[in-house]
Amino acid sequence: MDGRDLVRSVRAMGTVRGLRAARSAWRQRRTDAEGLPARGPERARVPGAVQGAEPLPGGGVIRFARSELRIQVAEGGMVFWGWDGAAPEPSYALDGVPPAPDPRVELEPDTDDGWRLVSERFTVRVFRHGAVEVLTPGGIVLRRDLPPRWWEPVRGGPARWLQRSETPADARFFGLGGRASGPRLRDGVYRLWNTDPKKAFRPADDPLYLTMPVQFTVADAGTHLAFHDNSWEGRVTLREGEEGAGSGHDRPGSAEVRMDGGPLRCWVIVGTPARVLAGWTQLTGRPAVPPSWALGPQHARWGFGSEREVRRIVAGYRERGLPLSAVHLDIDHYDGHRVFTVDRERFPGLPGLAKELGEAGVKLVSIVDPAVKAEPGNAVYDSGVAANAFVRDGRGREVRGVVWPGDCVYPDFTDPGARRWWGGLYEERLAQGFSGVWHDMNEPVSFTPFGDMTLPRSARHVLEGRGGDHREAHNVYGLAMARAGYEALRRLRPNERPFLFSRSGWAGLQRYGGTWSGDVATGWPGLRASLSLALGLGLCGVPYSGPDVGGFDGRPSPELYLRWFQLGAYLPLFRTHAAIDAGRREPWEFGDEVLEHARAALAERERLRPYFVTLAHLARMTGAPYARPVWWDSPEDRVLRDCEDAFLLGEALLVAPVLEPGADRRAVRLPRGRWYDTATGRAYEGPGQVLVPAPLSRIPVLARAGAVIPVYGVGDGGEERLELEVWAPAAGRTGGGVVVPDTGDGWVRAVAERYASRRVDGRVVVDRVTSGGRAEPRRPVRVRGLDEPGAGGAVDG
Ligand code: NBV
Repeated sequence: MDGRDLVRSVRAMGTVRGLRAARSAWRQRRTDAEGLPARGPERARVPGAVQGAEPLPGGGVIRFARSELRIQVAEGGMVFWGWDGAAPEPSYALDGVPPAPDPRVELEPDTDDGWRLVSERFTVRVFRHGAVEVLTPGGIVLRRDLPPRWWEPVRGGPARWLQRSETPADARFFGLGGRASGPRLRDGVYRLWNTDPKKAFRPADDPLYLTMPVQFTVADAGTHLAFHDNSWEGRVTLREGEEGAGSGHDRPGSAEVRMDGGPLRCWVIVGTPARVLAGWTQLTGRPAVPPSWALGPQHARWGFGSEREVRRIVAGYRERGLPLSAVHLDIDHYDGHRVFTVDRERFPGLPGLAKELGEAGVKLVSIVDPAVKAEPGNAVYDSGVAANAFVRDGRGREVRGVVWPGDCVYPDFTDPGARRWWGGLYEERLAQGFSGVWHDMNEPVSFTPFGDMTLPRSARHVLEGRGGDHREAHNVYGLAMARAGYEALRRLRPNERPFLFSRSGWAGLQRYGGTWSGDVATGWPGLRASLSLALGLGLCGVPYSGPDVGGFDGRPSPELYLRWFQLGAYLPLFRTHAAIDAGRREPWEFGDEVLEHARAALAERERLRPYFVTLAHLARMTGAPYARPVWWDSPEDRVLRDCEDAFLLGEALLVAPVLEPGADRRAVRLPRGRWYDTATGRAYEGPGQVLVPAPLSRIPVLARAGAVIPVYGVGDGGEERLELEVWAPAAGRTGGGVVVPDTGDGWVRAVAERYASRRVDGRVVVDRVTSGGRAEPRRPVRVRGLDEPGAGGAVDG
């Protein structure tokens, strides 16, 4: 660091914090210089030639000259393999014990000294020098991993490794956690290191807060997910293939994973997208169902300033008849930015405020930052010291960083004892009247003017008793914090489902809660990034997320704000939020026209609440995300695979947000079948592209013919009731849907109701599907799509 860095630091963060941050950066560098010796010369290694094999249930261990490969097929359509003795455990990703090996699968000799595993959904072949192929039962290659390579420091220390895989030429890549440039991941290098991008981010900014080594690959031959269970820093280099590349031959796609240390082990799950997500969430945990209120509209702001301001905002919603489920308090309600404290001057009676808002149906959510101000007398710090909960360096000193409150220390969430101590602190949040928590800054962040804004890599972590350093713990820090928070809320308030969402995380975060976009830059590209993040994360098993509606920084134009609002209304977490110095984000701040259209979006969100509740439960039961890429049911449709500007909300709806200024209609790529524009009732036939009206008042939302959608309607007595909205199946076709009625915010078991729809003599008949056959629906049915303007054929182009 030189004088220029210092100047930059002071300019960006103000004098005191800037100087502190600069000092902390120096300290970090010194700590690493002492704690992490240079790697020195390295020796390269490959597995070498095959020597023999021993069977294990579902597979076996194959010995090579310089490594061994443990490979086992597990139940649920997945296979695990690990080199150099790597086993599925220990793992931060897995939910409990790994799935049982599939007893029907045995290691069989293959041609040319190789070995083979044949299972119901795929075949795995291991070649004599350590290449591994996953093939469809029909023999088409889904993925071919070349023999791995390691580089081992001669003086000892963690080996770096590289695993290169080839995929079919037509394959498309998705996943890798939250990426702003997707959802389709173009050629490039994607870093695996959870990172605060230091500023409001745009699509080109990478990596962001929540990365994971999860590749979701879709090709004509099939869909599969590959997970390299390793939390170290890494990079994934993707290159899409090309059909008929040189002299008519296909060039395969490739994905190269490089890790700076840690085990070389991999899970591959094969099947349809739905089956892959079912397998993935069987492995890493089903998504927690948020309380129902968390599926309603929420409002946040950094800089609410006071209780008065919160009341003013809530009154603003009420007076205009706008629904509001929750208000989020950011760090400015803390006393001097200290976590688990309250600024009593500006927020003198939080429990009273929470009660008052609660009576009006509005919950309070609290931000929770992990960094604790290092200051004797700060009760949280003192108790953490007593619990020996903070991260230390190799010489046993507390590792210090700089965050909002100044010099800070960091709980070691990889320590079960620290998690318990930390969890106990949530009692204070509950006593203040908060109903849920919003974990921020948990990459974790320590402000630095240069380099990574995080802890020194040499910082020590307990890692569940195994011991290790920040190189291994960094990427799971947010995940482990989520675990601490989730377990605490379950312990402290056992009768309610926790509401928790976290900026950072890793594979398995969905067990504890959701996430959000983080500081997405205000602008049309940021709006696109919002959708990319939600879809990519959903494919990685984290279905509950959404953007800062309106963007985090600056001032959106009324049009941009409205389009963001309209998109947000169809994503699981629907929350307006912005930075302390950004413009307003209340729907009435952009003029009457925007207010009326935002009102319509809010009303529609509320009308669809039963559908969102259903999708939340279905996510838990099956792993399927609420918001899915349009190719979800037809991954073989190449045109759909490249469609990034629309999504399916559950099975029934196709949402086509407006992502550019000045639009009054937009092209929509339809999957096969009939689709109705829910606003006009007009029917379109897919597959193909159609032009659909998209006036400022709404974004196109299309319903699948035959769909049965649970919505709120109004009964004869004016009461709100659950109704079934049924979109007429095309003549000769059938349809259906699942309804999971809301059982409240506790743990009452939700029971799915299944409905089938068909067309009989021009009428639409809806049945409830029961174990004994078909029954009356028991719920009021409203049919749509009959007698609506005739089906317009799909037009291409
Ligand atoms: O706590 C302040 C903000 C918060 O509003 C935002 O949502 C987070 O993503 N937080 C980041 C810290 C400051 C960012 C500049």
